[in-house]
Amino acid sequence: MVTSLSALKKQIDDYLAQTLAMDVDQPILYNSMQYSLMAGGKRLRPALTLATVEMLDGKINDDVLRAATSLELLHTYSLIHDDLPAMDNDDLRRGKPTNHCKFGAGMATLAGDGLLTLAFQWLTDNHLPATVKSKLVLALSKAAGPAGMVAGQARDIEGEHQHLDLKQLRYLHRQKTGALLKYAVLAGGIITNQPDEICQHLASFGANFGLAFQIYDDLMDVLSTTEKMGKKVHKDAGEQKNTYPGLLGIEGAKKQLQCAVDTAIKDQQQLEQATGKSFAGYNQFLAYFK
Ligand code: GRG
Repeated sequence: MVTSLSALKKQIDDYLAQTLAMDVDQPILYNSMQYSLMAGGKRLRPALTLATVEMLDGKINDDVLRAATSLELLHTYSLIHDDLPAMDNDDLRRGKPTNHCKFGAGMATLAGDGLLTLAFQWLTDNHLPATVKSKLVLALSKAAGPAGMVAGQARDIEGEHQHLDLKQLRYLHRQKTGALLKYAVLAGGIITNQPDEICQHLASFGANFGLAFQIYDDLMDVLSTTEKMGKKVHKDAGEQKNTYPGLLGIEGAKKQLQCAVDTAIKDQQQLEQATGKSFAGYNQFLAYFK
């Protein structure tokens, strides 16, 4: 049996609440980092790592928890920087004032810098084998850095002045959102020392999950939550530029979402065939798209 998503979230929340203060040596910087870190994130990325570890018969001990939770630090940095006046200039995140609205742009930038750097500290100042740690550092650097998420963000900024086609949009999101989710799943394989073939299936599941996640996010952004009550509220066309619904329409985006979910389910089945283990634990993550 795999630990439920809500129990994994609680383990991650508790770990973050108990340990962050130990590694931050400036009160306002700590408040700023802690503010965004404890602002109600779903913890999907570290939970994906931990669920993958469990499905591959690994145990969630303190070292695994620290390595997995480091991804939430990095994810939080990306959201703080994404909201900055120089980027998306957003006032609200998860229904609360964004970090720079509360602490100023300078402190918000530093909180992001601190979280990004601390992520790599947590990935390495644990007792996992050195080979595992170096593989994790390499994989996370590639996923988050200038060939991954940062490149995706750069494409996004550049795309504000251009019309992207579907191929370009897919590539942008594979980097911007997909790379960290792909890493999240792959990290579970690295921690449990899986052979290349299994790591490739894990990475493919993560990438397809990431694609579905982005399309779903775009769809939710366009259709207000009131759609579920039968009332549709649409954003204007300008705000939909370079999104899946903007490019394909709502029905087209829904079809792409289903296609990404179906491909992730095929990866899940291939993982089961290749390992002889159950990967039903991924169903609670795929349920997010229902
Ligand atoms: C600033 C280098 C840099 C990168 C920012 C990921 C990103 C790149 C920006 C976020 C923009 C965004 C809202 C994308 C949509 C998909 C997404 C990543 C949503 C947020 O992730 P969740 O839903 O967040 O997992 P929570 O709030 O649960 O932590």
